[in-house]
Amino acid sequence: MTQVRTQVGIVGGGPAGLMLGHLLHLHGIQSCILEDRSEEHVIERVRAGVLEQSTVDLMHEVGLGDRLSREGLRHEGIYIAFGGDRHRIPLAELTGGRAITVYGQNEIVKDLIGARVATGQPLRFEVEDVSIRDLESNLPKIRFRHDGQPHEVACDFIAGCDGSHGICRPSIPLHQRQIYERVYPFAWLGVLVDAAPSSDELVYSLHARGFALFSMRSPHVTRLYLQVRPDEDIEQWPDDRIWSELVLRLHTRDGWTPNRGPITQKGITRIRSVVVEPMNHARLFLAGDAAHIVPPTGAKGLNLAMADVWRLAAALSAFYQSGSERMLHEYSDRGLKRTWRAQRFAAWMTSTLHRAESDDAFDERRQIAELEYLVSSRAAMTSLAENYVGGQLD
Ligand code: FAS
Ligand code: PHB
Repeated sequence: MTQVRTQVGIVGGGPAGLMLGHLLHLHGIQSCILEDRSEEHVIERVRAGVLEQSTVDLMHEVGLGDRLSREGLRHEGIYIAFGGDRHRIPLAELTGGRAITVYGQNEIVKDLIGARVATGQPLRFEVEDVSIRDLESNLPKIRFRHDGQPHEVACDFIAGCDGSHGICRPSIPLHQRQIYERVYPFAWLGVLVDAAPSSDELVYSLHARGFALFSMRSPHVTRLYLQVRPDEDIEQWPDDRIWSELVLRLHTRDGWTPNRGPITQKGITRIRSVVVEPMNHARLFLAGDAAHIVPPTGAKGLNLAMADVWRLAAALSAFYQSGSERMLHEYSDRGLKRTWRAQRFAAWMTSTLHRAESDDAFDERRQIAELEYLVSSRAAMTSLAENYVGGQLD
């Protein structure tokens, strides 16, 4: 078994793991990133599309803002649609100029992999049988196989950035962790479409048949989502059925409707909330989806992951510079504050814009009243806007 020594071992090469590796490099801290899928898979996986202002600012701070500036789509508003009308929420006007930027997660991942390769620091794809041990010691270890060969990384700290199905979260002893979970009675069917977006901003729509979301990836690619049953079978959704449902739920009285085109990707995502407390155990620190899952209705998952690794990198830098463990000790409490704030917002967006089978006529009337209040009250719109664009990293 080959053994290497580094300062921080990072399990998971998604946006959280890759950004942490880059931040640590900028702080002069060595790390090793281990990813069990192929580079192509990690890049092509279609996930987030909406970046908070703080994530955009972070990409610029770490020197990876150029392509984002060129290709990202800055949106100063979103639409909320119900009862056949679209209502614009002027995000930037209501938040002193803060906005969102539409830039696919896979573009972020491409930028971060490019940056990692440029540093020459280790990034291994397609590792297998990853396990972590000795977390309570000063020298935790990661064991894995690569090209059939056993390897071990000995490090000062392990960052668990391996998502919601990884091995790091379950490595925290059961009696040391508490998991808070809410599984929603619906899922999202998402499609990528080669068609120019017919709206200049996102449209979140509540329809009697359920939720629908109009988003985009570029001036040529539209991204659309439909609320479906949690156990929905994608085989039951041929393209023309997807289109008729999208048009039904999204079109508005003013004649607006999404442009059609070839569907190039489709997938179903369960909608759930998960929070792990604490976010660290001894020398293991969880970040991103390994620590929390938020319903995508609030567009928070990727942005929370970026906030976690920014906070963790700052804490590790303070440790290596001064030996101070204060920020490492505060990492979990500060992370959980931001996480529960995002959970509250995403839960509100989800329950306000989706129709559950258990909803009755009272619920439907209450939802419409909630949305009518939202679009008629500057205070309510401001609350949505400040939560949607997100706050400073903390
Ligand atoms: P990831 O899951 O992205 O990465 C974890 C990595 O660890 C993966 O590459 C995995 O292969 C690897 N891994 C797992 N087990 C391993 C092991 N044992 N060893 C080595 N590697 C291992 N968020 C937003 O902010 N805005 C949005 O608009 C938005 N839209 C979304 C839409 C959908 C359909 C979905 C599913 C999610 C969306 N999200 C959104 C949330 C999403 O972007 C996640 O929060 C984000 O991918 C989290 O990044 P990571 O924590 O890096 O986890
Ligand atoms: C997306 O573009 O994929 C997207 C946008 C907003 C959301 C979720 C996903 O709330």
